[in-house]
Amino acid sequence: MDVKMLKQELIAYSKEIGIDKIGFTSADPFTELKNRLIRQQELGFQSGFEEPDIDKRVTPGLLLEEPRSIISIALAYPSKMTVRVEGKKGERRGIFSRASWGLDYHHILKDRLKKLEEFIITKQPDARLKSMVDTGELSDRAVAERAGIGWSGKNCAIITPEFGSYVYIGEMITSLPFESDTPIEDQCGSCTKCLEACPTGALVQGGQINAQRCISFLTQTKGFIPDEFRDKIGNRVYGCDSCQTACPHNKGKNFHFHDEMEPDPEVAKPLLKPILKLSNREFKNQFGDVSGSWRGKKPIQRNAIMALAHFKDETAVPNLIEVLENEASPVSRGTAAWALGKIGGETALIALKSALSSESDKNVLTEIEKGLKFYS
Ligand code: B12
Repeated sequence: MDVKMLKQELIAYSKEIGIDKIGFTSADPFTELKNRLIRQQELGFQSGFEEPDIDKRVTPGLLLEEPRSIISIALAYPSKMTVRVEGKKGERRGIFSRASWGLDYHHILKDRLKKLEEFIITKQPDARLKSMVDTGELSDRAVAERAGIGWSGKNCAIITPEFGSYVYIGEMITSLPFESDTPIEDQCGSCTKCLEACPTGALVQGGQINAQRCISFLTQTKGFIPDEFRDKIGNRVYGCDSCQTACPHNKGKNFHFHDEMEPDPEVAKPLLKPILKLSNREFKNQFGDVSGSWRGKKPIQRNAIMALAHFKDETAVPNLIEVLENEASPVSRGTAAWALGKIGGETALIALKSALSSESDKNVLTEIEKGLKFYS
């Protein structure tokens, strides 16, 4: 088999099937990453969404027998919506981050990787291949960096010279000895715009994140949002793009190569009040296809409540009272109590006082107290 030729054929084929960038690297262990992951774990800086087995994360040989190379792919996603929302005055909307616009990217990248696998198998039937996107064991970024897709930016993203950091990445471990590509040199230089732009100081230094402080992470948790972050989350209902929008390498980068990635504005920038009373089925219908729905309805509902408080939307008071009085989830009830206090007014106050005597959940009672404190 001529692997050199197969590599060239794969590069050409990748363009045909809508892969915007492809790179190749060895299947050697990611030794530097191992120390980094251990350090992040010791510092308590991980999100908990990462694969817990660090050895698997850094050793392709534990994931595929006798691996010889890894193929990294990147697909560029849009940074601006082409269709605007039909906004009525006074209607408040939330925002899903760009990585949740359009069809869930896991499906899109897995489709492209499957097509690549099929192509390889027709040429090399005995090839062993293992593909993954996001939820796999490997660090997608560490692979992409070593395969020359982009450099590892101070904002912790892989930044490509062509598409900025607005790229999804995935990879395939292979048993074929493809020649490695050269990594791209770091182009962040002395710029620290992302560190300054992060609303919560989650970027502790260039290239190092405390995920526990990252708004993207916080919007994906299921419990109460710690007080210090509530105002900073603003109207984000899922994810955060602040460290990406601040990046000069993303300026003017807005690619619409993939129809599946085009956002439906009613999903990506949804009206907030209706989210408060969505049934599970209605939630699935409206948001089920986007990546931001992976944690279910509750976190999105909690974030929508905080967003209404952020806007101090008085018209939402009846909706929030409804949540406080009838919602099954203590997190939603409690967050609604806090939101009512933040928005203020006589009706909200009466509802808070009444809930103080009828509520039995300890955590919700604490939030009601917090809500009442806004009046003192
Ligand atoms: Co996320 N996320 N995520 N995410 N996330 C992934 C990283 C990925 C790759 C998913 C995908 O496309 N397949 C993309 C990134 C694409 C890209 O880089 N262009 C992605 C995206 C899009 C996002 C968001 C933009 C989504 C959003 O809200 N809009 C934000 C961005 C936040 C940010 O990182 N600035 C986001 C948020 C998150 C949370 C929920 C916060 C967590 C933690 C983020 C983080 O670790 N930075 C999160 C996770 C857990 C992941 C996941 C599942 C694992 C990441 C991980 O292991 N992190 C990956 C998918 C995957 O890899 N399987 C997606 C641990 C850190 C330590 O390692 O970033 O993977 P790493 O690798 C780099 C560092 O280790 C660094 O180099 C590596 C290569 O860049 N490094 C350094 C290694 N050694 C050393 C040593 C030194 C001295 C330094 C400075 C650096």
